[in-house]
Amino acid sequence: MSDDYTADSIQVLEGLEAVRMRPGMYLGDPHDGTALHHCVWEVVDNAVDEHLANRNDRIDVIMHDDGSVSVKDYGRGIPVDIHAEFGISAAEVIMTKLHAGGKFDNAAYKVSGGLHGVGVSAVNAVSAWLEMTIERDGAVHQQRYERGEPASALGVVGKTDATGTTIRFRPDLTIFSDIVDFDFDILDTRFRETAFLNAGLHIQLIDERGEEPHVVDHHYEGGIKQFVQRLNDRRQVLHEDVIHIAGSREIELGEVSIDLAMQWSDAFSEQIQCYTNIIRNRDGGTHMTGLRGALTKSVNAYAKSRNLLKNLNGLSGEDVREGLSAIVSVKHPDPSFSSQTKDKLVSSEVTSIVETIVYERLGEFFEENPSIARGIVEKAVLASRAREAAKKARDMTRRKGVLEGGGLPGKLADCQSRDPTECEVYLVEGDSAGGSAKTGRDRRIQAILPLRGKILNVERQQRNLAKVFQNNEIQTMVRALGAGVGNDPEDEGSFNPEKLRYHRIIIMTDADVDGAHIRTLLLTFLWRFMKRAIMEGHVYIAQPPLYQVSKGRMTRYAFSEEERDLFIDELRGGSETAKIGVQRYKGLGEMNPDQLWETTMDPEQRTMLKVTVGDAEAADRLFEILMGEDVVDRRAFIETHAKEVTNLDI
Ligand code: 0RA
Repeated sequence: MSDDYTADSIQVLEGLEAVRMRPGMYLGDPHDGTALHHCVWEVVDNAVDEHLANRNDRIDVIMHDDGSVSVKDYGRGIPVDIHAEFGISAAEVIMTKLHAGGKFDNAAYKVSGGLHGVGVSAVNAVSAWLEMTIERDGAVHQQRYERGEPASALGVVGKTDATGTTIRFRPDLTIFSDIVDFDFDILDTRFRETAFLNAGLHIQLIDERGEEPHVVDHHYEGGIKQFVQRLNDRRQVLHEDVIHIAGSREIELGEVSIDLAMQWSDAFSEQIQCYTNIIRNRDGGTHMTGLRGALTKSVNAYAKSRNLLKNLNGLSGEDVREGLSAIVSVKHPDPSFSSQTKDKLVSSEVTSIVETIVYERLGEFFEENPSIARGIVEKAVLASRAREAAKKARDMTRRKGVLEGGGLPGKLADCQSRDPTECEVYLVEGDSAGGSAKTGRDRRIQAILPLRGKILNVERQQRNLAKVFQNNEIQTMVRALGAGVGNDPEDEGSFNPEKLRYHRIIIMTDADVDGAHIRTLLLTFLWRFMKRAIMEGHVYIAQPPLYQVSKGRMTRYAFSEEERDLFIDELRGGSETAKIGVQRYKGLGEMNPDQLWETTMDPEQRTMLKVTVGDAEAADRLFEILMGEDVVDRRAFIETHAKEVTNLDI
């Protein structure tokens, strides 16, 4: 950290017009909330940097009822001395020049930093107004900006013994459209993550926009260890204590440090979250590669040395990582990423740094904790056997398909078009609804696959995958979709969306509890065995109407109770005596083919919900709990997380 700071060391790049002209370039999409929230991250990241420089242990964020947000830190305060070249204060340079700031160059080791590292000036540029209050050198300094321009000079407004910076800004609504309100949950989630990654830092969030202020405080002395505990809070863990490994290595530019926390549970999925300089790397990268290498090597080495593998040749990386939750946090003086969004770390030296440190320390840990080590090996051995059995069953299914002519399943009513991009397949609950759908459809582009009864709950068959591949309904679906099954990238028979015969897979079930259950079973299957279909946006949920409201020959379909009541009033037209018929559709089978087409299947009129997954780890946990073995836990979860459950149903 360069403590010999002077105003002149700030480098100046460009003015702020660029940001106002093209906010998307600097802050992300200004229309979907991305750029709006990015403004908060940018300001908070500066405060986090002060924490990383050991100058700040607290950040207070307030969502004000005038639409502004303020971020107060207790750091050194932005420097207020006059910049020799510009003749204005360093603070004003930082606020009005893009990329300016002595601590933004790498010598000063800025480890936090926003998505594009654009600095607070970008926030100033897109703010209707911004007020900066600096406590430093015994005085309270203040300056106001409007649309990025100073509206007053930086002046002293009082005395103080404290130090720190408060930045309060209101986004310019001529730049942000559609979404102009800050979302409490988005801020809260991000600050929880930031607090986990910065052990000891307090982040307080206050929402003053409602009747009563809503206050949350994030503070984790245990840092990423507590993060891992939270990831596993609904899982049965294999070992009580989270494994914690920290270490560092010198490179030419400075020091690379790694902080790793991990814990195995009896779950089947793995969740490893990677960070570089406090920024999440969603696609992993070299730290992930190093960690995976070390895990596979250490677990195999231990298993072999204790003769725990018996007739197995070795454990694969996937076997070893089954049920693992981990957080890897790397600090690097000058990291490289594969893209602007920093989703993947590519600095190649990190692989071996992480691999060596983890291999060494994990080996020691296993030696010191033999019963934990044995538990981890046993779990990996089970995973390996299950995978082997599943592979056999799948190959058998595939061969059987070929023997039987490899054709399409008899139950499928295929469409005429052979262009997958325009084709869709309806997975329909029950034969009678399937019949209506077959008659009512546009047979050129719409295929119908009726599914009988409840499909297998695959979440409970993770140790008996053979049963999944032998299941009739599942085989039928796999053959109809024609794109393979399984998520193992090393298996050529795995699901590949490029081979999909239909680009839209539409789940159509009754609008009742059973229908919701079948839909969840289908989604569970798709998530566990055709994950990319969901990730790449091929899966939809049909929306059949709940009510038919009619008067004479006039008919309206309602998709909610509110809509039903609205239509009743509308058809009544103020007459109390009008005879209005209301029919509740309990199942798709109650609709005739024309009605089904008109309300639910006609691409011109229907509404469908696209299944999206914002956070794959959260989806993994949700399916585990919703569909897994633990019924008591599931009830409790559904009660406390009703919102997520509804979202999942979408
Ligand atoms: C430049 C240099 C120094 C601190 C900061 C900027 C700084 C920026 C922000 C933004 C929000 N809070 C902040 N706190 C500090 C180092 C100053 C020194 O060495 O005294």
